[in-house]
Amino acid sequence: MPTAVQLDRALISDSSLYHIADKVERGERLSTSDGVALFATGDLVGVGHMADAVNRAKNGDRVTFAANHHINPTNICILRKTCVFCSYARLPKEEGAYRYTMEQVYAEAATSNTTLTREFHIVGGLDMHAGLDYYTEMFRGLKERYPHVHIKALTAVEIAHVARVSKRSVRDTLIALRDAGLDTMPGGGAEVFSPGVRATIADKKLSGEEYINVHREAHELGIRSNCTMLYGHVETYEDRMAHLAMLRDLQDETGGFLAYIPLAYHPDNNELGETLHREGTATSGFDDLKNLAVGRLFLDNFDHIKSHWIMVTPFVSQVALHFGVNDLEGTVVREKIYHEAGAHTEQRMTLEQILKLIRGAKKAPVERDSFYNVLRTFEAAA
Ligand code: V47
Ligand code: SF4
Repeated sequence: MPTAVQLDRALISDSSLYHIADKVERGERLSTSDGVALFATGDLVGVGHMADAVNRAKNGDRVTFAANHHINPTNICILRKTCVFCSYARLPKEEGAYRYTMEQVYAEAATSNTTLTREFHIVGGLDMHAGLDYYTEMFRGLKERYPHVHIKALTAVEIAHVARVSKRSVRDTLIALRDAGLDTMPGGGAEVFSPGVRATIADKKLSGEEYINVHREAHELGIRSNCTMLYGHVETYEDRMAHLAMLRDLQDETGGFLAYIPLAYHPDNNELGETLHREGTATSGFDDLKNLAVGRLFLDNFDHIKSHWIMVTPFVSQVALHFGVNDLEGTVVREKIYHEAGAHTEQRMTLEQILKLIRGAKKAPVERDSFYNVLRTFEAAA
């Protein structure tokens, strides 16, 4: 039973947020218009105070992280021309296009520190030659070599693609992948569900409803998953809230989501960035912290709000630990998707670096497994 939330009105300078603070204290659900008001206010500290109080009631001072290794097996993608925010995808004959052979996947996995790594996070493009056989062989091979390593793989969009190219239903595809070793699914591919925004930034991609349906089907089969929202491009506050409402509704129904991760849009080397005339990091620290805090406050049925330090920098992620965040994307080895899009952060963080970051925020680091079971606890900084 989470402890009651107590707020200090002196820390909320925008008094128009007091009715939201009342709801937070009563443990009452926020509406989408409350969420819009939270996004619209300049009172970041007030919003952060509320999100921090809710997070402390749920998670205390604990901050979790998992030692994971990202593997991106193919960047060939049939949506390369219509996902205008993506810098990673290539057409099959385009310079830089690649699809790993199984040997290359295993070689990449072998570069991992496999005594530390607990999770392979595997995502890639919608490649016509990467169907069910490709992924079932990959997962079986990885499980054979690293039986203790959890496989978190394939976004809802990739699952639907694998089903289509393999002429199977989504359900049969999920069952076959699960039998081959798939443990959970990552949250990518969500972008923003609003049909208008999707038509602008990710035309022809699985719709919001379809994304939700794939996750629902996965949850029904016992495959838990994460969910995301890509913010900081053309979406409105109302679009963000409609998106979060769909995630909250599915969570009410299945309870299958493990974590929510807002993803900050990066504008380098993609068509959308050129159209918006943006260079460098598009989102501000203000917006990054707001998205995390609003996620914490609105998604009252989620235990875990994760900050992806690769996208928002370790500095913002550290501050976010006081804005509702209780989980950090872990010791990532060799990340490609955001580095193609202009992320200037390191591609990995060592265990020591992540401990230092969490302790620097006066929090207690906890190494977790992919289901948020505690593996190791560490002393907080004095
Ligand atoms: O769906 C692509 C995003 C996602 C860009 O579930 C971009 O634990 C910013 O979902 N700027 C894939 N974002 C990554 C993802 C993820 C990452 C970490 C942890 C988890 C998890 C999931 O990356 C895509 C898309 O929304 N993306 N291009 C870009 N230019
Ligand atoms: Fe393909 Fe995903 Fe990039 Fe869209 S975001 S082009 S689906 S790799």
